[in-house]
Amino acid sequence: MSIERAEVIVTSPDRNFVTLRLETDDGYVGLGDGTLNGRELAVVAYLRDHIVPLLLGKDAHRIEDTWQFLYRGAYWRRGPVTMAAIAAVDVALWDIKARRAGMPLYQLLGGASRHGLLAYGHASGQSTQELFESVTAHLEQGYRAIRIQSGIPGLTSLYGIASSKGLEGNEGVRYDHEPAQRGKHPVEESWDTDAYLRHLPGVFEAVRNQFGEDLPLLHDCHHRLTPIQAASLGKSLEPYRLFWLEDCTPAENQEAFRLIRRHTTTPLAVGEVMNSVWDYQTLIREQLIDYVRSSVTHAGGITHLKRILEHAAQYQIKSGMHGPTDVSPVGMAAALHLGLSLHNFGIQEYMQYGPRTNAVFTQSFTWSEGFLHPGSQPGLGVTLNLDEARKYPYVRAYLPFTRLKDGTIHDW
Ligand code: KDG
Ligand code: MG
Repeated sequence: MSIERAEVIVTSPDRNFVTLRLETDDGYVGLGDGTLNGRELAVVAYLRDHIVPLLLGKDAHRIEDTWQFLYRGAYWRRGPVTMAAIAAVDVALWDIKARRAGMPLYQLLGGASRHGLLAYGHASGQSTQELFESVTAHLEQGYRAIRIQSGIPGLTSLYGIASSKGLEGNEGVRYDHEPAQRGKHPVEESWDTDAYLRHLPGVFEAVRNQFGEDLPLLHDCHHRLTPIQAASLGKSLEPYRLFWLEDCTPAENQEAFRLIRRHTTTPLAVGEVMNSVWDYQTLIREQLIDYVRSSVTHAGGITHLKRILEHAAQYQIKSGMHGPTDVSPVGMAAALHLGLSLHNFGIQEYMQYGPRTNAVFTQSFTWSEGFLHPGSQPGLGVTLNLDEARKYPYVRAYLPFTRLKDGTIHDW
């Protein structure tokens, strides 16, 4: 069974997605996600110009060998572009193998370790009232775990707060979860650490008082604090028993988490921007975090993320795979098959896709009463509808960036 065709498809139904479509000489099709928000075309070029020519004629069964060939053979290792491109190939090959076996992919990964995957959604509001309405709406949709992001007095535009404007052509739809804005330049947002640290504990107190003690609550700091600020925030949030505090400080410096850990018992989640097991060495070995946030899409596919998570399992660290809408339905399906089979699954981030995205990618995964399941179709269970995909060519879009009040660029 050799790879006969390899095509990179860029489509922008509600946002940009990069999909690798492989076809074998005996007619099996496999899909892989290589979407890297705001830098999509770099992955497209890596795949089209450097990887596709190497894949043609290769044995589609040899997933591990192909992974090692693309990783070691390039000489230049790691990095989000490389690892997203390798991920797209890896997932497409797993899809083909499982389709050929006539089984949903999770069966090949060891079978189900649970009935379904607990998912969390994103609630947000500029004001407490708006936030309460958003939490209530998520509960009504069936979510059983909710991320809380709140406006901060004095800051006008801020990460994680839903824009009710909607995207061009989709006006009026509350598209909570897409921070990348279509346009020629990135949008500028503002930030004030002191205001944030003063305001946030009160928000969690209000949410706990309103929605009770049982609801798992999460929060994303989005890399904005220094280690000592993160330690202080973790400590002040302890009374509200968060499920996790995410990306409280940039994790390039893994040792920074030693300081945070010394001061707080709030569980920590890290790693949506990380793409290799090497990014986690100290964090995992010293048990400095509780959840690994890397996605299948950005961390070298199923082959490599499984390796990271099995390493993490030895230290009682669980998965919390990144799953905003900038991971395509193909990447989401891959996460669900891996999550269902892993022993140390923790929680899955999940926002629902817009109607156009659902028309481009037909999905077999289900979401019911707060739990996801990858479904029982052979392979990943996702079909790419090429005619629909072609209706939506690439649209330039960038993630925002942040400046402090004095004009200094800060981590977004
Ligand atoms: O593309 C950037 C988004 O994926 C990111 O901002 C979302 O932090 C995020 C999250 O936790 O979902
Ligand atoms: Mg995040």
